[in-house]
Amino acid sequence: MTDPKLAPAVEETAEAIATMEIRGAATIASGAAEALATQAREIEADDPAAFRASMRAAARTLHETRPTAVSLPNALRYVLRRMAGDDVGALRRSILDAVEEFVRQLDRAQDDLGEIGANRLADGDTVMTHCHSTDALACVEAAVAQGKEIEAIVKETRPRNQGHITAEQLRDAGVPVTLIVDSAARRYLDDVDHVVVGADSIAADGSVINKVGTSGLAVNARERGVPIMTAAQTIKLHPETLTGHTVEIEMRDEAEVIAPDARAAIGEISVENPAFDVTPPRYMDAIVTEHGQFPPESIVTLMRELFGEGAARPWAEP
Ligand code: RI2
Repeated sequence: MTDPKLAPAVEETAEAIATMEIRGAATIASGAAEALATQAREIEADDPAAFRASMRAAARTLHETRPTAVSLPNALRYVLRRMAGDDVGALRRSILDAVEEFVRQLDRAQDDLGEIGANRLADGDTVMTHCHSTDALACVEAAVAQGKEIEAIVKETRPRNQGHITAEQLRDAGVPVTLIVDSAARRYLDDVDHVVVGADSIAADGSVINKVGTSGLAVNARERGVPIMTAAQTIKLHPETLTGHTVEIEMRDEAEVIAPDARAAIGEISVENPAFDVTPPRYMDAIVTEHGQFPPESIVTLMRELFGEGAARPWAEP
């Protein structure tokens, strides 16, 4: 049997996620869902079985791109679970409806968690950020919309410097920004009232998997007595960790750390480029979701409520 055909947009989206043109867990989730919608719209299938097989093949291609961002399989699962109908037209409509509802829910979740996160910030606060997270930014932006004066110290976040995106977006929101190199973070924590970070995955024990450098920042924040929150929609909760699985940490291209010619000039060295690290729950004050804020250790209760049905892998079915 030949592999089902994929809409070009599916392969383009998969490539864009892998190369981080599409990045950030929430954006990856909506990008993947939209790609499934395009697959449903564009693929000609002779019968319902062929249509279903082509949707699963599209989901497989998307799934393989970034292992740590659990929002991706969660998005694929959400859409494929709602695929229903006796003919191709009905199946197609079910996918398009599911994607529309999924994207609507994502936007609403971010607005809701932004309000909750903003309540943790006080007028006059200085926040420190790491990397670029739309969920974390939603909290700061909502605080500004509440009329609070907020300033930000923004870590550049090597190796890809996504802190620059954060700096630009906070400036657009009218927040005064100071950009620092990552290794200056501890020095500047003394000037900070709250650290706000995002997440790529959250494990059942409350561990936060986020851009590499988050765990060191959290330990330093605790040592300096500065509260730290993770802003994360429930799409970031990792259902498989409920049954003992660990979260795979994505290792990226070494050229993101050092250019090949600079590396060659140094001589024989090895280079490692983990994209994420794990912050144990004891170093995180709160996980802020659209369902409220939780001490990290109690996030498992919310996970059981939301993922009681388990972590099926519909894309892996033949
Ligand atoms: P939102 C990013 O990872 C950062 O680690 C960020 O905290 C996280 O995604 C969540 O982003 P990457 O995709 O979903 O830049 O909150 O590797 O936008």
